[in-house]
Amino acid sequence: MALLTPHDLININKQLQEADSAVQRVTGLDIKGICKALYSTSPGSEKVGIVPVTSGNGIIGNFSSSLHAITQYFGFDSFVTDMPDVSGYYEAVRNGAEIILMADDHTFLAHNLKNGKIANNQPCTGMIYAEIASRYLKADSKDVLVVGLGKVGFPGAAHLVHKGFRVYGYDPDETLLKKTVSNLGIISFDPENPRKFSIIFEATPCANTIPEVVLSENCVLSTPGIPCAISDELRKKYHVQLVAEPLGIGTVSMLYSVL
Ligand code: NAI
Ligand code: 1J1
Ligand code: MG
Repeated sequence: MALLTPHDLININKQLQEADSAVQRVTGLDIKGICKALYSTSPGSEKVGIVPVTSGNGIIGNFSSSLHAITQYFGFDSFVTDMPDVSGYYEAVRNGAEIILMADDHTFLAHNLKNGKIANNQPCTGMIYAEIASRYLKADSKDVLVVGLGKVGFPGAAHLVHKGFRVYGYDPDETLLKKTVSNLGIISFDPENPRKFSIIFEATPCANTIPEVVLSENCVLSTPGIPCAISDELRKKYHVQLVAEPLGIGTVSMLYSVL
């Protein structure tokens, strides 16, 4: 999977504040409000233990410290363990962690040790970015374009179907696209025969995945994909309302899902 780089996480507090403002402009709710609406949970005073993991590609600079900043931003009591891996897990539990956050190259999990609930970052990220898109206050219809139907995009598309949206899906992987169209009952978006949308949800590891022809003036683009799906130039030309942030929105979605 496409891994974060230390550069993606620079100034995470500022990135979070800007994303929170964008979510409020688009939906009328802040990120916590979206989480509460999505999961019907509210944090108490859960203590979150963040465990650095060295396996595979190893520690990502700024990853654990960003999780620390993100959990604090959303009002959780949290700490990063001194030791990584199994020793770090032991340290987290011994120091009173109720929720463990840790990630290797394939899985980023949140595990609530009190109630046994466990969450995976990919579906939680897809769900919350789709939920934000679905709450666009000035949407002109219930039509939504989903670009990228992988481990993040698929659960987001499923969530939109579940909420009663008319979902148009696109992925260049034709086998995946066909399978998803039939499994979810969505409409296959044909780039050769495009139309405009006021709501777009994107989850790919590629840049410039949103062609100009699908953009309507003031449309919402809710996207966890890194790098960003749209150029600055197109964003400005269509006054696109962009919701994009590298780690925090998906992480808080995981945390609320295990409360
Ligand atoms: P994935 O590899 O499972 O799925 C990506 C999908 O995008 C694939 O099906 C691929 O065929 C498709 N794709 C590639 N180019 C495309 C194009 N031009 N148009 C449409 N679809 C295209 O990856 P996953 O796990 O779903 O992650 C997607 C992105 O989200 C990655 O960049 C990942 O780093 C990022 N991510 C961001 C998070 C955040 O909190 N901001 C959290 C988790 C993932
Ligand atoms: C690896 C995280 C890889 C991603 C959300 O502990 C460490 O420093 C490393 N083992 C963390 N996963 O980059 C995903 C998670 C967005 N991308
Ligand atoms: Mg995020």
